[in-house]
Amino acid sequence: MGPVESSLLAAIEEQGCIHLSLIDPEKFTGRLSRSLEDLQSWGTAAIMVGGSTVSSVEQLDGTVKKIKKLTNLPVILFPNGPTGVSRFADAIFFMSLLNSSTPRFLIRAQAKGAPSVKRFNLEPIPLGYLVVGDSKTAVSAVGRANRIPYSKPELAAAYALAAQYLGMRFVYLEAGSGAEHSVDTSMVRKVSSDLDIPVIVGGGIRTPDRARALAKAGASAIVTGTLLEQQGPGPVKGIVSAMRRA
Ligand code: 1GP
Repeated sequence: MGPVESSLLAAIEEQGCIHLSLIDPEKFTGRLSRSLEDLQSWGTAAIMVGGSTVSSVEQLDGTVKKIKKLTNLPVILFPNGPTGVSRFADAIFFMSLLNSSTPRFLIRAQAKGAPSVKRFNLEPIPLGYLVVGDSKTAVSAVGRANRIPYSKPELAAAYALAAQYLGMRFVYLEAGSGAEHSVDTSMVRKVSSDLDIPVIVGGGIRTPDRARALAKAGASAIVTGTLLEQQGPGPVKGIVSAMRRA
């Protein structure tokens, strides 16, 4: 296990549930870059960089370099494929979209990207990725996911347990960026109680109340992205402090 993963686990151990900020290089603006210092001071644990439609390595590299200049937070890549690998990041969620219907997102893209991860000496953090819920989001369409309905938490738990038994060290329940409804608390409760590894939850989380409920249901990390893009850092502060209280 590398230093970024160790620091995430230590923060989860200390705080119960941590906050991760997701930045999409295609939407990285001057206003967003000015928010980075605030995010760090409020206690976001790391910056994830990626997006379902990112295709320019130059744009990705530029975004990661700027983030590294502006904060001391670890930068973790959140790739949609081999073009999601930047030599300037600290770590990468090395993930398989477990409920994808195509081998491309199960293993082929990973095989294409793995040599770059090694060459750039990036820290791989193995993660099982599950697209859940009913929203028609970019990740669901691009990843050709057979979405797991919120009414079937036991199905999500079965996939998540399989991920754990395959040696993955995190599971990510993804409702999709900008999803109308974030992941259901009953699903988070079932998955986190069945698993020994941390559960990350993201997609459509917009309010402190929602973040608090997900943390209480057993999420070890909450990811927000769209909120920062659309409303600036203020609402994210509310979410981070609500999670601290939870
Ligand atoms: C998307 O879960 C993340 O991969 C974040 O979702 O953009 O809706 O916050 P939002």
